[in-house]
Amino acid sequence: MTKRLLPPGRPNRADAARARWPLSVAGLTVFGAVLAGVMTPRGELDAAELRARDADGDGLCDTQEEVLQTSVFAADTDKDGFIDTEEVARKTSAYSDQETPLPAGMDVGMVARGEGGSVHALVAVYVRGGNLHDKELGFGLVLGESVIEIPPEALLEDASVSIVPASDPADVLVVIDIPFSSQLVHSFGSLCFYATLSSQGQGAVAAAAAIQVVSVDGIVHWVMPAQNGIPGMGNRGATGAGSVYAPIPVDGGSGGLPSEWIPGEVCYQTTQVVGMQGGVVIQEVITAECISGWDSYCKPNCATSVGSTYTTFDPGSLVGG
Ligand SMILES: [Ca+2]
Ligand SMILES: [Ca+2]
Repeated sequence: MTKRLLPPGRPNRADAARARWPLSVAGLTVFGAVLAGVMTPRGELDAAELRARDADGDGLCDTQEEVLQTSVFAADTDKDGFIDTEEVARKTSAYSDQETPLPAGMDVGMVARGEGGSVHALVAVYVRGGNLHDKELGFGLVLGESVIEIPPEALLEDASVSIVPASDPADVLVVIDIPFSSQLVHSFGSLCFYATLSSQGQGAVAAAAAIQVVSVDGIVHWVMPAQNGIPGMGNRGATGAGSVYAPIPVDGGSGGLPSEWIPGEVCYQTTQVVGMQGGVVIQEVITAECISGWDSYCKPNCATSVGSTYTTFDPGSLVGG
């Protein structure tokens, strides 16, 4: 059982379920209007557009690709026939043509970046056959051991949405970019933000994804799932595999990073599960080392975290129930 604690005054679970944003054409129209509201006359790029620039048109903005270290100029970084956004949505590696998506009716994946003064959660949805009418998205936060569902309206007010074709033109990818305050991360030290995808009228969650962001020395980091230091797109980090701690300063790039942090490296940690309650997983850090070959930064002596424990969340615990 997933532990579900709702703060006083928040909707109960049934209300939250009803409030799930139907991923319908009407919903997309609403967010299309939100997007239109930030556009300037043709030929003039405002700051919002610059932030969202997507050189290769794959649905992942350039700044997100820089964090992921996928190609800004090639929609399909590993040339396996699936564009990077589809690999995010379907939880496969965008760096290895040996790992391609398995057939599925729908899936959802999440990645994160810092930009424009905010942390951004990017939710990528894959729907086979392109029928969005009966699909529902749910959102929530995991703070410590509390799992809190969030009414989508609370998140999507400032969100932007785009739709890109999948590898099979009959299928659809929806990319939802949700900014939130870094103060939330700094206040709690660590938080997990999750999304669920289901078919309307069916209680079961068909797919779920999560990102974990942590505050290290006042800098937000995305705990990015990784295998042997190679970033992954799925949520395998939640089950004890390795993770890289990618700094995602809210103004992008290296802004605000301590000068002693080492460029060209990133902290790679492996963990083991030492406790579990519902989808909340307690991990102990087994190894931590600065690894090179990354266009990122590593805190010196990141190995001092070995032996520490922290909580993560397995979004798979939401699926099917
Ligand atoms: Ca792109
Ligand atoms: Ca690919």
